[in-house]
Amino acid sequence: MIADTRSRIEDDARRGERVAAILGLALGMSFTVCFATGVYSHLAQHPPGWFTLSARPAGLYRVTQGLHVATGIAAIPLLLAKLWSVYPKLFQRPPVRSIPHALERLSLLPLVGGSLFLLFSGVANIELWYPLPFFFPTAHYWVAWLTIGALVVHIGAKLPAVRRSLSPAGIDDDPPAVRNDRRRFLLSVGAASGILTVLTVGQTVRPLRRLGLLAPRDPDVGTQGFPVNNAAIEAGVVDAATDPGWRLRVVGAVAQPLELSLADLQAMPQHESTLPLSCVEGWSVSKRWGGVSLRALLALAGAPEGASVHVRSLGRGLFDQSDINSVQAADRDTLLALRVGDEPIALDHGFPIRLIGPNRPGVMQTKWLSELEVVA
Ligand SMILES: Nc1nc2c(c(=O)[nH]1)N[C@H]1C(S)=C(S)[C@@H](COP(=O)(O)O)O[C@H]1N2
Ligand SMILES: [Mo]
Repeated sequence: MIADTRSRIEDDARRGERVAAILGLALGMSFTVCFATGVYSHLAQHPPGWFTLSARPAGLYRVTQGLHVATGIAAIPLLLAKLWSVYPKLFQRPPVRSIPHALERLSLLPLVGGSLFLLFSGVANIELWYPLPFFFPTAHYWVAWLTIGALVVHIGAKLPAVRRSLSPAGIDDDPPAVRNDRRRFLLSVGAASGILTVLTVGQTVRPLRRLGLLAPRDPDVGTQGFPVNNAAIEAGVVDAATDPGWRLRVVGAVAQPLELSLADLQAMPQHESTLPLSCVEGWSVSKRWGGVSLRALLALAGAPEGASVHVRSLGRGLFDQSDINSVQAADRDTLLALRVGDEPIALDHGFPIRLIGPNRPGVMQTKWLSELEVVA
């Protein structure tokens, strides 16, 4: 009899409105940051006409994408706990009380399904595992809109209940045993979320690097001491990149098309800049790069003021080319890098030259360049 009562109290504590409201609030905040930073990443990679990716602050994308991955990871324990806490409500009778109630229940389908899909596909992606039969960025992006739409409906429907259960008056009626159980449950969920985040965020937050036990990448490990996502062998560029006949062509809207050898580029004025390489998958490193300023090369070729550039590389894959908008092309730190630290850039990092510019997603820091097409 006592045990019976006790387990009921425990269940009540962890499955009550207050727990649902607190977990919901935490999830709402992490999803909002995750969504906003995700949209920014999408705009950066697929800019519509009204959007120009800035060049400054140079490390902005490093922060936004770090936050995107960190808030997504932090949300995993929160979501699992929330689902566990509220799922008995799915079987409440009557299943539907009114039309708004029916709509609210219907919106749980895209909300729960979408959230699970986003967190699962996001984690799979940072682990470089693509088990799903569609193109990750497109699916992840559109499901995010669906999920956020459902989240807005859900918050609208639950706001009165959240207000009620989080008002100071609402809690005082609960016996201390219930309050303790609830506190213990929420603290464990919060701790799980915090620990998971701390064990991965070291892939981009330098001081936490040694704690990054669950991080897929150690930013200090790889050729020349930092990670390689797509190696030269995998990209099939080894022969073309090491061919002494390699040339960088500058073509398109220029007064003087150019064809430059590695020696030509080395003979040009060299510019140095410390810039992060920030992968969309959440790891980042900051390096000192040296090479030819893109804008110096554009001036040499007689490119018009305000030109943008499409860069091509020796590879033939989806990520073997990228666009540089006019703002980034004019920035003195947008480099055709020949060197990293005190060494010539290694083959896996883009030899003979790679693009590295301020505030660009890693996937747009194209390696093994072969052609710059200037667009007026
Ligand atoms: N040509 C080419 N450049 C590329 C890629 C690629 O697949 N092909 N991958 C990009 C990605 S996703 C990242 S994060 C960075 C990684 O740079 P690193 O291998 O030099 O560390 O290079 C970018 N440049
Ligand atoms: Mo990347």
